[in-house]
Amino acid sequence: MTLDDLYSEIQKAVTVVITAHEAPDGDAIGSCLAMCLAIRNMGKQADVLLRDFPANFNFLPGHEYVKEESDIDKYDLAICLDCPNLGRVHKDLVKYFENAKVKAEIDHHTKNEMFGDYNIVNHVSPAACQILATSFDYLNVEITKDIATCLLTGIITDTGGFKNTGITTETFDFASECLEKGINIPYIFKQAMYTITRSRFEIEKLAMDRLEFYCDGKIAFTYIKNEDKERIGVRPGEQDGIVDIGRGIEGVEVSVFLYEKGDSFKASLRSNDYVNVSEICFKFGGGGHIKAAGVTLNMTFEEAKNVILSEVTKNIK
Ligand SMILES: [Mn+2]
Repeated sequence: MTLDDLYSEIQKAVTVVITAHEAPDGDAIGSCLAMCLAIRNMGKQADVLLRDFPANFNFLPGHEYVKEESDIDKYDLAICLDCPNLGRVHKDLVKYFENAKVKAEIDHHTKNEMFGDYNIVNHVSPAACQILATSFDYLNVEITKDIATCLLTGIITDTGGFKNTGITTETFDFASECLEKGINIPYIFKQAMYTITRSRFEIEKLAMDRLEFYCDGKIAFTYIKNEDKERIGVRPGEQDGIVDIGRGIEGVEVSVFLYEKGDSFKASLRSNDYVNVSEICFKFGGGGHIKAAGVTLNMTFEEAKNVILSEVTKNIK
């Protein structure tokens, strides 16, 4: 189950379907498009199946290959990217992965469940896109300017613009290669990081207004409920990054963001220094990375808030 084995599966396949976690972010989208372009360059049919594709990523090469559904019900090969388990794939897209003759996944989440026939998982990579960049290099798959643009977008978004822990020398080596290829890095920043929709602005404003501190200012907490989303007209994925507001405040060790979705609450946790939020989320069935993790809590708002804040408090020094 090495990279070479996966590569020979790609070479054998005629039709390939590529997907990623639901409410796709820059890393999910960038890795899907880069993989799609690379496989198409090998003369194969490759489709990217995603729902709720955010319009600000329409600048990326290959976005024209993104479909919401496909008439092929049995692809030769399915590749799932940037996704720790099948539960994170959009429920209407799981069948394309499950029905494929061969299933593969490439991911960097700590609690990856190894759900493919081929699992390329590197927990210490800051982005799925960075795993692809090094994999393409190793396999001598040409990283065209278009492919590099998609990969760099995922690396920039998942590292918060080269500022989160987890960045490695390869991160900057690849960024440097992108500059050599003539890629406009400031433009990627503007499209992927600094352009927000009006509805995103409105929920951010609300979340900031509601932000509360606990544990002598070491915990920051805020939330968004269904009624807020309906009133503002929030689109899927627009809550991404709101949890980072609390983390950026002086003295805060853990930032907690509760986001209502259907009948449950999604808790997003970020830490700055010593708290392992992945372990906290794992206790309730979630997971993620040491300093960035999440969990779905099937509870009322008050229960979810109490449960998560008391668990975080136990970990504060
Ligand atoms: Mn990622």
